[in-house]
Amino acid sequence: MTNPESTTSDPQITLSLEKTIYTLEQMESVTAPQVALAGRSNVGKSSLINCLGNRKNLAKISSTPGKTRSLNYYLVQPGDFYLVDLPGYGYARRSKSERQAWGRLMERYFQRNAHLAGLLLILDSRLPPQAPDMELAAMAQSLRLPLLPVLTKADKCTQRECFATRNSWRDVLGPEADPLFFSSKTRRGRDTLWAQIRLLVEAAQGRT
Ligand SMILES: Nc1nc2c(ncn2[C@@H]2O[C@H](COP(=O)(O)OP(=O)(O)O)[C@@H](O)[C@H]2O)c(=O)[nH]1
Ligand SMILES: [Mg+2]
Repeated sequence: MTNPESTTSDPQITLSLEKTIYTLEQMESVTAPQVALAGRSNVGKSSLINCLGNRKNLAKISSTPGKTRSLNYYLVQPGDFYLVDLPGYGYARRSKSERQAWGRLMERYFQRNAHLAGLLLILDSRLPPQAPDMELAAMAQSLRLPLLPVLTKADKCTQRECFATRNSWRDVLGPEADPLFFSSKTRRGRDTLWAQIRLLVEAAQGRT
């Protein structure tokens, strides 16, 4: 498949939305390697996906945060694996029962998915560690799911602020999950992120 909007250094990479999934049964039917992306609403997850795919409108950049309920599967070519955009969490206006339902879905997705190679935890480089992010990170670590923290909107904070956030996350997560700076605006960290994603997939394939 060609990507006419592609303009950059790696026109060979294509990301295309292949599946939109709402149920556990549908989730379990996907047997290709997967790297999931999770983050609180408005953290910049859709922008990051668009930046990775060199597209403007691959993932919707929301003006109403917290709307996505589905799991969106983006096929990566070359590579034959999926980036899975998980529904945003921690949005204040959501009801308690909705948040609980979200937590259950995520837990099952993590636990019952033999093809999950890792989790990209999308975090705001301007904010100290927040409870919902730490809870999700703890869940992933307890399941021994490789975790890659991505500190996005790095263009919006000073180097000092960025480093302070990274150090806080290093304290929370330990040495196995070193945070990466990212900006969809300046494309900082994009190539490194692609390389890390591929390493996660290769490591998972090595384990099977
Ligand atoms: N300056 C800057 N703004 C960003 C960046 N990433 C996202 N944004 C902005 O943050 C808002 C939320 O972005 P979006 O990608 O929809 O977040 P999502 O809810 O996590 O999918 C939008 O107004 C984006 O333009 C970034 O790296 N730098
Ligand atoms: Mg979004």
